[in-house]
Amino acid sequence: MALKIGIVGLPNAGKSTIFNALTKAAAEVANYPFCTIEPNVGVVPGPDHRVKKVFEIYRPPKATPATVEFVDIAGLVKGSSKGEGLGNQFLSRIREVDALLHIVRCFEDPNVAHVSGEVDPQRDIEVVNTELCIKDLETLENRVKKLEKNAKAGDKAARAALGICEKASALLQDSTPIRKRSWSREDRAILEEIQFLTDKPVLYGANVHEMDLPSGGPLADRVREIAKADGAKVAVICGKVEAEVMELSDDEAKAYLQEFGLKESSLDHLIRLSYELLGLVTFLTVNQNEVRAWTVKKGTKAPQAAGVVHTDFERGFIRAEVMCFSDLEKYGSQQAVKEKGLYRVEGKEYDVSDGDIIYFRFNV
Ligand SMILES: Nc1nc2c(ncn2[C@@H]2O[C@H](COP(=O)(O)OP(=O)(O)OP(=O)(O)O)[C@@H](O)[C@H]2O)c(=O)[nH]1
Ligand SMILES: [Mg+2]
Repeated sequence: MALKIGIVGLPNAGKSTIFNALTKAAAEVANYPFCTIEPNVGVVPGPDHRVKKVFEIYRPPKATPATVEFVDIAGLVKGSSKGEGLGNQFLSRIREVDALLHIVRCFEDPNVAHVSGEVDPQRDIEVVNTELCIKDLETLENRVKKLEKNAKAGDKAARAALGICEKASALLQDSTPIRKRSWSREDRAILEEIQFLTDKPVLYGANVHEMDLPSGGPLADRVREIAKADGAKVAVICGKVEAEVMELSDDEAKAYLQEFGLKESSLDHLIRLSYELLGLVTFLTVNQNEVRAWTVKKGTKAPQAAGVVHTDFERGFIRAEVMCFSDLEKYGSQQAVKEKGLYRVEGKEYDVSDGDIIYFRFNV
């Protein structure tokens, strides 16, 4: 299961620059609005030093990290949802993502035009959120039409769904995202089918001036305030620095990042925040062929985690043999971890934890 993230934001906010740095793909970057006219999709390995370390210890022929998929779309402007600019037609392409990465321009640069003249994170965020709400309203109206037809034909479930759609519509008309309200489990089931854009968790990416690294400065603080009210997280990032970093070797990159007070690439940080936002954990499997990372929702039980690896593993699940990555790293081998009494046998009720290295025992 690859985590899928859709990038949204105003034109010239730095979406493609960040997408490029993230995916090292060659999405076109240019100093003019709407340079992205085709959605760019990039799949990147998640930054997981654990896969690398386990690979060094076990030396199987292959190492496969978990993957993250990014979708870069054209910038949204006021009126996008009504066909202004180019963003509207691409919104539907991000309907299937797990989360939105909302890039907010927080850098001043006289050479990079701003569609509204000046840098103002709050106004920019409102413009984008309003466009997303309008787009959702449009989707909702189509759904309502269908439901009304079915309700007229006597479909009781359709009638109930219409009531929920009415509530959703009132929210969206007020430019309030669907995710802001707490919904009952039954309501959720109906809403999830509609795949609202404003129901997706949001991670704000404050694209700051390099001089404002690492904290992000006052403009990033504004984004943090807004995000707090929105229950969202914020990653401070500098598209320009990240674009430069991707040209460097690992050691050079590290030294360069240090000049800006950064311990790691902001992109690694961003992916980690996305995992947290979505409540995902990574576990590892290792055998003579491959060390591999897998992503599951926090709270996934051992048999279901086994099922992610192979359906047979879930069906015939007997037990999971587990050690923590940190123990393997500390003691250097599975044997040493066993000798310390830290190699555990877990059953069907075991909740998989982030960093577990698991060997599944199963019946065929
Ligand atoms: N100074 C500075 N310039 C940046 C930064 N990030 C991006 N830019 C520049 O801003 C311009 C627009 O960047 P893009 O990444 O193409 O912006 P976009 O959000 O994808 O724009 P659209 O595709 O038009 O919606 C380019 O000239 C980038 O080099 C940054 O952190 N600092
Ligand atoms: Mg772009």
